[in-house]
Amino acid sequence: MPYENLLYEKREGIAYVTVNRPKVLNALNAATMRELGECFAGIAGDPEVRVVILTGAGEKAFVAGADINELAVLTPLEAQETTLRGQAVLERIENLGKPVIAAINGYALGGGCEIAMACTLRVASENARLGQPEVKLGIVPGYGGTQRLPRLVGAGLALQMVLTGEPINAAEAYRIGLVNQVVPAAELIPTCEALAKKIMANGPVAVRLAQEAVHRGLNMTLSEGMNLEATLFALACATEDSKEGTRAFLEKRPARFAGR
Ligand code: CO8
Repeated sequence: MPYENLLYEKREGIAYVTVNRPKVLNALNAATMRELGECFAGIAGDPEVRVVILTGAGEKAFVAGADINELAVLTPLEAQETTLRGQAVLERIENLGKPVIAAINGYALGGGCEIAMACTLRVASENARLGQPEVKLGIVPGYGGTQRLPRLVGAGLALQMVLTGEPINAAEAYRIGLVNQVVPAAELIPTCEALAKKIMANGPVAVRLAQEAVHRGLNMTLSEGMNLEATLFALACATEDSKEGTRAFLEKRPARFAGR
């Protein structure tokens, strides 16, 4: 389906979603958020897609945040609705059941940093800058920044970023665990593709269950999380893939997973 604000492509099991508003550094207006929601709903139901790579158009920005033109005129009720709708889109990305890799090719600010944090993995180009600058606008993060950032980097560093509003560079984002890897700009998409291919070589059901264990477990106590892990482990052991994977190891050959 053609989108007004997104580019969408599918090649060899990888879906490429590109936020495409380069003139405003890929700022997220309401229409773009709606299209992202539709696009990821489509991906969730498309068995051909195993991994998603999400990036921004142009060389300057991943996503420079929510569209400030729209933010500036929101009534409080509209602001609440917009935030809840946006949070639901990010939750759909986070709980897609397939890994989503954020290819952070420049500014990832405000809603841009938040969308990257809802992704499963984050790879940044050397020119990337990440931050939660909302307080500079007199507002606070609204797409999960106050919740996902401390879970990723700890409360102290998250509070520093959220309260100062100052962005950090890619090297610092890597140092604090906000991104998984930093590479030269030209290597960004190939690096994400290599990561995607490594994941796609593994048992698809196992990948889904492992992702679920981590995400759901983060919102549980340790003992609840352990219980969830044991249940998902048992489920994984019931798959044909687990038989194939273990047999292939013992027969010293690559596994051929069927995704069942
Ligand atoms: N919204 C709208 N337009 C934007 C945005 C944005 N977030 N960011 C950049 N633009 C536009 C600029 O206005 C400019 O347009 P024009 O050419 O018409 O003047 C164009 O993009 C290029 O930007 P700059 O000229 O500013 O480029 P610079 O290289 O000088 O600066 C920066 C790049 C540093 C990224 C700068 O553009 C900037 O600071 N942008 C705003 C970043 C920001 O504050 N983001 C957070 C927004 S708030 C948010 O994301 C909250 C999320 C939750 C909301 C929930 C409810 C909706």
